[in-house]
Amino acid sequence: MDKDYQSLKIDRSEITPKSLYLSRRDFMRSAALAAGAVALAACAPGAAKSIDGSTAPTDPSNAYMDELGNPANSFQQTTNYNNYYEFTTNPQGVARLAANFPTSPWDVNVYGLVNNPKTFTVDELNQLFTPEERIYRMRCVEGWSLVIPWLGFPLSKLLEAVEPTSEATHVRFETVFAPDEMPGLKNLSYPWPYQEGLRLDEANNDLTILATGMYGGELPAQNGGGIRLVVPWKYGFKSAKALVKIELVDYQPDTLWNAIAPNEYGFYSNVNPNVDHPRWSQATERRIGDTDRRLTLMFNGYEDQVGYLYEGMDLKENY
Ligand SMILES: Nc1nc2c(c(=O)[nH]1)N[C@H]1C(S)=C(S)[C@@H](COP(=O)(O)O)O[C@H]1N2
Ligand SMILES: [Mo]
Repeated sequence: MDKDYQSLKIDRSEITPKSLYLSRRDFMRSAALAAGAVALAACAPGAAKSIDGSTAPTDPSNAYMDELGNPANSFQQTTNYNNYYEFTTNPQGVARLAANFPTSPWDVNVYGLVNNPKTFTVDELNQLFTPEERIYRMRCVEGWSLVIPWLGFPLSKLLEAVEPTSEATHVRFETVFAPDEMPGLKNLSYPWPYQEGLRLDEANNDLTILATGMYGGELPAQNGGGIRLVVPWKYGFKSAKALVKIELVDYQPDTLWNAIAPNEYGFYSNVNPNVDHPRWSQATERRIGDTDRRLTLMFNGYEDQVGYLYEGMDLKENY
């Protein structure tokens, strides 16, 4: 993966007088919020309602905010800057190439070391496990980030339904392989299909969700529709899109990025500002829409919820 090359072009904070870039940043922020309000109105009329049924304030800057007070990125930003190598390695080219990719109906097969293997449709999953809103930070290993309001349900609920056997230790995720619709799959330098994995206790953590929607509406193809994994304390590539297989196994699964560059992309890939990528620092990141960079948080800001999973582990060795 390449480092956030956009920020190299756009991040002029070092050479622009501070007063100038601050006002430009403020301008870009309000422009982004305005665009977000338009997207909300156009694609998700019911989106202003929160989980508890209360109506969000009409001020678009309060429509979506994470628990740290970060406003969510606009729908426009989230759907036009994507990593999705099955389509293209250009993050600004995915939206166009994925425009006609069919995301519904969608099947996902849950099998392996379970008592109740089953192929579910996404409609079925949405009926069984009522999706809830989760506003999460998404931190790409390349050094950019987004704040995205997902609709999804804890993976633990699905695992509970299929009943992992006592032998199961890990979960393996596999993404759709559709070369007729995904031009990036013709690039044979990647070991397709895209695969990911989690330890079973990571998979069962309440933060780990399967997302079937975002911004109160459907999940666009470029963001992983019909259904995708979201693991917010890990680098973005762990959050595999367009899942077709979820397999319970008794070994640490291979992952696509680990297979390509094992010294750069470990199995854990927890967001960690103290462990640099071999080719760049992970101490800071650029939120899409911002000009300047911000500090990257340990476990992407979710340490209280997930720190227990890694107690006693050397996080430099287990990168
Ligand atoms: N199937 C699949 N899933 C994927 C990827 C991919 O190339 N293919 N890219 C990953 C990376 S590197 C990131 S940063 C996130 C980006 O998710 P987003 O486009 O919804 O923000 O998706 C992840 N999931
Ligand atoms: Mo990424």
